[in-house]
Amino acid sequence: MDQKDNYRVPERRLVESTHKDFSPVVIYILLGLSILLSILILGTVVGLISGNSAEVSTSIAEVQAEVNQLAQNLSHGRPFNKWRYFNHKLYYFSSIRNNWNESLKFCASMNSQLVVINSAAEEEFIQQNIKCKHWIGLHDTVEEGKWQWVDGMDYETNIKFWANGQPWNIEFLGEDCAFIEENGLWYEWFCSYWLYPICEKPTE
Ligand SMILES: [Ca+2]
Ligand SMILES: [Ca+2]
Repeated sequence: MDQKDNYRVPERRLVESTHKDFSPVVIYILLGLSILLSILILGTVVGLISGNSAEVSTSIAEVQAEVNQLAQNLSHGRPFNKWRYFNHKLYYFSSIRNNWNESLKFCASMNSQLVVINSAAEEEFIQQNIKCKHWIGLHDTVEEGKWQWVDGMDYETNIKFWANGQPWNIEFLGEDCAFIEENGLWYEWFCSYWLYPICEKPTE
């Protein structure tokens, strides 16, 4: 071995030694990056699954709400949201509850009015089509005890179907609107309560 060779050995050892010293570091870095990447991928997948779950939950909730509405309609005995004919008039039993004033506007938006009960026959027709409380077009909002129909029909001379003891006509109670119960009788009630309106309009 010449002098030249003596100098090569340390160089080779240095290279080998350097390679051995840095390998674990590189491996750790790669391992760390792999773990980080895995966490990112896992996070993305979980996010996607969670997002889909939220969408599925929303869809289920919407379907459930629809089913509940249908069940509610059925429980009230008759299908809602359909114009029904009786004696040259059309009647709409809404499935949307609202206060009395908004119910008034609701009927007006459909070129109709809150129902005005003109006769015993009309009263009977309505009773046959309801199984819960519905607003009718009768109120004493202007003056306590002075009841008025929304179409101006004379209240005093027209037929009435108040339940026993109704209306209270006690001003401090603040009950100024009338609803019809499934028993066909009328009750004075708070106009702010949400009940189902019945709309009425002439046949077209
Ligand atoms: Ca009528
Ligand atoms: Ca009143």
